[in-house]
Amino acid sequence: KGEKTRWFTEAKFGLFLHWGPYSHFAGDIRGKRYYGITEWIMNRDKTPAAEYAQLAGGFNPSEFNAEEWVRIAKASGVKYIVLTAKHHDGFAMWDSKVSDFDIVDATPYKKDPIKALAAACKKEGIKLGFYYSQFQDWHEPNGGGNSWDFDPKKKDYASYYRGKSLPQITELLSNYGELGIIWFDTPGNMNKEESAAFLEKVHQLQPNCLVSSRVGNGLGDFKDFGDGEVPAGVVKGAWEAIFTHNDSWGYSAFDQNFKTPQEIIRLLAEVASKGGNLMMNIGPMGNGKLPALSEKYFRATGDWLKLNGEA
Ligand code: FUL
Repeated sequence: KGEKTRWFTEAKFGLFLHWGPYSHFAGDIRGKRYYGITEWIMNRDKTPAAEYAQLAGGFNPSEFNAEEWVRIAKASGVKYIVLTAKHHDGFAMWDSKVSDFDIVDATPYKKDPIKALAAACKKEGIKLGFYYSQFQDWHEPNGGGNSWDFDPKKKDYASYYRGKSLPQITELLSNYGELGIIWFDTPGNMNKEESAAFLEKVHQLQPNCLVSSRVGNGLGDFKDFGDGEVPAGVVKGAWEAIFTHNDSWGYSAFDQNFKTPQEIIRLLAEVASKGGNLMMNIGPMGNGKLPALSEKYFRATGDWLKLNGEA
């Protein structure tokens, strides 16, 4: 187990990316404005699933350039990237055959950004991981979380795991080369057998791929704490603290509260001193560009790390 997590425990600094149709909404939907956690906008607005799907058709990241993202990541000193392949809204950021609610079939962009990112990461030697919301899926009648369209009492979660979650994870692990991490999140009311089935699926397809502890029920290859949480003292084993650059994981058009390079470096030092990794999130914009201040402050962080022999 120690061997398997070695690259991870040595990495120290990772880049989290929350990117999806919510990046295009950027905090505004159906004439209403929501601050913070813009990736939750569908839930906060109780947007009907059919209407959200229709609005998601406006997402067109025509300025996305995978190589540019990876160049910025490298210049920032991060050693791995975890991208939201599917967040709670249920939208797949790759060409999924399991569901048409994906970037290729449901938007004018029509290309698979995950394919481009996987190629760029491979070329540059950056480990790639995918965030996958295995229980919450607000688009699906049997997925967790959407009780405004679908009656929770009628939900058949097992059929959702069997019909969408597990097959989509299989796609991600089969079609994009070697992955470093499947970053599961919010296990909800999954039982231990269900969490174990997800862990086994990943290890069966890619024995070296790590699984986050948010697969649920005390399982996983490394530990994550709460959002924006640093443990009080030294923690043994492989672990990660997750923070976002401003006050939202998904892009928000009205949030400029970005952590300065000094703040990022202090956090990184604190987390490293306790034996963990810092995975800091950027919310790319709907057009596929990174917010200018995120790019600037991350690059400055990388400059400092290089100057001090840490990257
Ligand atoms: C949370 C999610 O619900 C948030 O939207 C975000 O993805 C964060 C990293 O994890 O629990």
